[in-house]
Amino acid sequence: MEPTKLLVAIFTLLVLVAHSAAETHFLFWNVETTNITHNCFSANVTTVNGQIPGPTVEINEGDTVVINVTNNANYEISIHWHGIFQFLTNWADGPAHITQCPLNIGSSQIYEFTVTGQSGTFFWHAHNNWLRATMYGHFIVHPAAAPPFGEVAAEYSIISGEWFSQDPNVVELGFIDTLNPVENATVANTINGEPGPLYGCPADTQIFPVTSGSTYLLRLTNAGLNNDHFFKVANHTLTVVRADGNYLQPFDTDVVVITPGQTTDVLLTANQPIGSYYGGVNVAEVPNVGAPPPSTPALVIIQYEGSNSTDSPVTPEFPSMFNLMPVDNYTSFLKGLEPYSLPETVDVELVYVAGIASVNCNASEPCTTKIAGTIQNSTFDDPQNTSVLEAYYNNIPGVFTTDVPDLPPVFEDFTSQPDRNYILGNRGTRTRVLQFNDVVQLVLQNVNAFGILDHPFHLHGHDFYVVGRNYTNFNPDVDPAGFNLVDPPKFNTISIPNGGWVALRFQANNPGVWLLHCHFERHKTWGMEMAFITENGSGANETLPGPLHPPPSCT
Ligand SMILES: [Cu+2]
Repeated sequence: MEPTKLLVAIFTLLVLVAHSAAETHFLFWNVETTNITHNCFSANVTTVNGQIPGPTVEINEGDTVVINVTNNANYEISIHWHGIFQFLTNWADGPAHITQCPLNIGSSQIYEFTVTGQSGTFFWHAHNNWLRATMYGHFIVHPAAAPPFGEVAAEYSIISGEWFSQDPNVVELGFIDTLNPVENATVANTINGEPGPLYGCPADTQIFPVTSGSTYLLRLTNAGLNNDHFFKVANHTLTVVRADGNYLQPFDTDVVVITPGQTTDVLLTANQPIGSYYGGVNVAEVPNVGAPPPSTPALVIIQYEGSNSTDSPVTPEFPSMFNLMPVDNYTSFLKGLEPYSLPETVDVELVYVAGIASVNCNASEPCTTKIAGTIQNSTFDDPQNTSVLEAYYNNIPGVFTTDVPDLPPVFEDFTSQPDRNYILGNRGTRTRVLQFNDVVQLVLQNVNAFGILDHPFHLHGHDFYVVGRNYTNFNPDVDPAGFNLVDPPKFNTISIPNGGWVALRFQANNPGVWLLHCHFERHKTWGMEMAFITENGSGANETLPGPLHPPPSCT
């Protein structure tokens, strides 16, 4: 055989081997009410398999998961696989009322999907009510090709969150159907569910052992409901290498900023004198309304081999939660490792304004007006008797409309003063239809009605490039000239900055119904969400099939 043919044969064989190595993982999850005590705080909360965090899903790129979820808890539930594309498996995406009805108490549901074309750190979480507070876990996808940052001695999961010291769904009830001021109900910051040693209770501090000279991969995820987080390790510099499953141009920082819904992979090299060092999270970028969240960090110990955990560890100093500069500095370093790769022509140009306003209550609600999260001055009402996807797929009329306008109802300065045009919003179940493969440019602009806050926006089913961002009113005549179309970072979640905007680009290459929403749970509860509906294309791989398993009953 000639050498070229031999190489081709070997290559083909390798591809076949790689293919046949793809595995199917069968998992059985029991959702239950569990009495959890973290340090001093004890509460009956909803968990998967009795754990917080819940089980880690760990697979190789190309693998399939079949997760059988049984609901033995006190609430209806649903589970979302955050950041996973769900290409042609929209039915398994999970957001309640959008792609499925919530799973009734006593019922089971199977989520089955294959993870291709993406790898890195993802997470799963409950996607109804406030159950994400206690139902979350990592979803780790090992890449088919070795990562560019090389070998590490070990990997550690660090999932930040919040503890309410009571059932989070009860906390949620205090936030709906009311115009009461926003109060922060968080009792403690947590890492992997634990508040750590600074909360005045017998310490149950997690220890991460390291060896001097070795490098470790820390998989950071903010699963919290309502707060952005800083992550730091005392005396150590961190190298940021990947976020939301996409490689970044590596950069060094002493503080990482993570908003709810983001994951960030960092390298930690144990290059300091042998000892113990606290690492931890604290709240970042606090809005200028409501009561501030707890400012006590959740801590873990990074313990060098040869030191003792009873040596008092060095404590990191966190930036002020009210200071936007560290957030802005950090964000300016985020650049994609791969070049921008979407087609040059933008097919759909959208400018959406997002903010907190009020809406009139429905007859069934115990109020006349209530607080609302809005997009294009409209708050999203969940359909109750079917999901948007079931209505779309089965042509059930009257469930949703397709009239989210492409531009804000009134175009003006959205950021300086409370805007009288956006104080009272509309309501509806509104979507925007996209054609298969449309290249979409979406500018998300912060609108000030009841105060200026940042909004971590998450798009289901896609990654997007972040091509622009500023703390200003978006100027469509000037700002696009400054867009980064060379090496923008690619994420599935990005914060609309306080009083500013972000510009995103993505391709609608995944037929189905895809939620766009604020990942602050209180804002989502208030209706800061809408859905894109991507129509089928013409080819076999461009048409959404029916569900692989029966979706939960809607009654
Ligand atoms: Cu928000």
